[in-house]
Amino acid sequence: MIVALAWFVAPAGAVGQVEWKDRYVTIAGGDQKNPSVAMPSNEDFTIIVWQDGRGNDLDIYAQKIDNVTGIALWWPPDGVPVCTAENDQRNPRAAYDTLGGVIITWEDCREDPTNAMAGIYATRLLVTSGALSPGWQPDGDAICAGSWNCSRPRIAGNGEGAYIVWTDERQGSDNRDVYLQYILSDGRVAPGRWQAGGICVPANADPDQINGEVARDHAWQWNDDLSAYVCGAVVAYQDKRNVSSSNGEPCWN
Ligand SMILES: [Ca+2]
Ligand SMILES: [Ca+2]
Ligand SMILES: [Ca+2]
Repeated sequence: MIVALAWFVAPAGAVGQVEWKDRYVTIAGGDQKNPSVAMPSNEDFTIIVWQDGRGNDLDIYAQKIDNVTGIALWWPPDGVPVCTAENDQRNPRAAYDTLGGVIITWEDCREDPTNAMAGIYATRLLVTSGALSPGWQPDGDAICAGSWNCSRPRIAGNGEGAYIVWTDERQGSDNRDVYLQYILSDGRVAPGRWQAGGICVPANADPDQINGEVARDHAWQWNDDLSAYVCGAVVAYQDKRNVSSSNGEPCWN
């Protein structure tokens, strides 16, 4: 079960109270786990995504709730299926763009019946209805789907799409890297130096970089024709550089 509550904090920040509590988001059969709230939360609604075991394997579902009442706003009330592809889909994250959509990304094992090797997939739903956004494939578009494992996607939306970062094992499980992709709201990879499968973030790529997090960066604003406000992104990650610790082994920085 996924449960939500609303917490009101006065402008002064001195007091807070629960406006409503324990309003279920879904009570579908099977396990519902790993809920995540779409960011940034600057609307009068909240979109929640989770991995869902109501079927034969794990899938991704989403629901939009009214912040005042806690009531589900999309149909069906037990959640909108985001991806019900074969094998497991798990660990979703979501972000709003400013074009009326929410972009959702997750780990996807559709190519591996053992659910050991995942790619990164994404899709976009219309905030108004939860319907699939035009230009996107049912069950999601591949962000990175090679013959190696990808994990732990994180996402930050902006004016025309979203930045997605993940841990990537294309150089091997002992030389993981953090990869970044910028996907537009119509499902295309952004033009310029962005390329299919993402770009490697770390300058020092040996040996391990993992656990990337991404946030919007309003210090940098650009797009190709200056027709829209688009912000950049800041990525933070955990780096096991070749800097010796006291015992001579690489250590995490
Ligand atoms: Ca359940
Ligand atoms: Ca599935
Ligand atoms: Ca690396």
